Amino acid sequence: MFKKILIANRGEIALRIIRTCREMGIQTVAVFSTADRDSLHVRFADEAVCIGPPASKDSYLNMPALLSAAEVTNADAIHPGYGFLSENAKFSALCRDHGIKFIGATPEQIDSMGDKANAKDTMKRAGVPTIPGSDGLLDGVDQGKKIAKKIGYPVIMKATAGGGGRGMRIVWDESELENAWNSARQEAGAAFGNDGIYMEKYIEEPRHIEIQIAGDQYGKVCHLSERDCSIQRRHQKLIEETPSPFMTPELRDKMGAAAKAAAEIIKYEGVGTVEFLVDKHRNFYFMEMNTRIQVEHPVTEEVINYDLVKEQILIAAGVPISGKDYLPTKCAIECRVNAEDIYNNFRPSPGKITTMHKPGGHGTRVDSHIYAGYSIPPYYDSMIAKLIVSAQTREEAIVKMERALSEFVIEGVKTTIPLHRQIMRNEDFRKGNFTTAFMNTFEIE
Ligand code: MV4
Repeated sequence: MFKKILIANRGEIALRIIRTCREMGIQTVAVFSTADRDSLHVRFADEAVCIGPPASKDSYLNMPALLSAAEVTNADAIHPGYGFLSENAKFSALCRDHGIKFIGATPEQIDSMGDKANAKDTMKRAGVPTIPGSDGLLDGVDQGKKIAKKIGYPVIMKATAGGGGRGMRIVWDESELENAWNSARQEAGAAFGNDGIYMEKYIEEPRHIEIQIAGDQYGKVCHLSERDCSIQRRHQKLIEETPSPFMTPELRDKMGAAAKAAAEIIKYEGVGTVEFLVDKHRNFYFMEMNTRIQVEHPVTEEVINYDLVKEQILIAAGVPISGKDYLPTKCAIECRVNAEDIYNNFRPSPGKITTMHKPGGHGTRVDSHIYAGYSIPPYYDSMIAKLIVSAQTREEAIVKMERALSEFVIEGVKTTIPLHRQIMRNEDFRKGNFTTAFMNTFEIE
């Protein structure tokens, strides 16, 4: 087992990882930018190393600084958390070259899923359902028109280097296709340095349902059921839950098997997520695979009673998994609390937290790094807390979430807590009647 793990991240996920390391008897090294000197992850870790100035590119994305910090502290592994370098093939390779275990995917696995057109082709070969469209990249407008005619409008163009919606264009009829092609290529080239575009049939108002998987070093894989992440705004998830209110035991079986086939074909090692779009007829299609621990992992932990970060560390250390699948034993919901002004286009609201009270009680979990007196720096993500509740039924979980949100006091900055309270009261949300389009028509009171 590892003796000492360096956590190449900040905020709530750094704390989350430190807590599991402590339970496992593993020493921890925190890294921090000069903007994060007073952060809890710095205080909770056994050691802490300053890795640079506030800007992420000079600190949390600074590979030489992170590797030096690992070497001077004698860390034998690096946990990257989510975001930052968690899906960076070069960093994974650098760790390997330095004899430091990267607790995440290999460079080969990251590369195979990072190029979306290539990932889709790999999934087709594994027998995982994919959305009808171009075979690989489009070579021009004429080919695009031919394929669109065959699969039928609307179609969507996607950047092969994309993700999170950038470089995407929906095309409703042939007259729009040339403009969409030009602007998608231009946007993708500028954003990713790669202007490769592929085409798919556009699925209207789908649900976003993802399957958590785990694979060990010996080729064994299992699935840990789904999370419904349909409640999102501009590709930022707001609420996640498991089980999905749209799920059936048959669909879970089929999606679980597809997710395992996806993991097997790339010999996936570690915990990961296979994202699917699910249409109103319960057809499901591979969308992307994430080779990291995700923000929303706690809802899965609560319903299957399983520490996913501990599992990541055990797998990285070469411990075999049992190989059995896990089904939800209760219902869990997560609300992401961001320091944002919901009445001002979700503008970030950094600054000092003057007063704070975290909710507690039965079935209530708060993953957060904030405290009264803490100053939220303006340089990073605006998520400041995750509130997770679990209960026997979805109805009870919603009631518990309303109760917990009503206890949650954060003063000094604006937060998304009032929005979550409104969504919990929404009739369609309560019925489980929602798709990824839910927030497009949600009216904030
Ligand atoms: C789609 C789609 C409909 N049809 N692909 C958005 C992010 C990127 N990873 C893929 N996305 C989508 N791809 C086809 N063929 C709709 C979306 C989409 C979406 C997907 C999941 C969650 C929220 C979304 C919001 C808007 C669009």
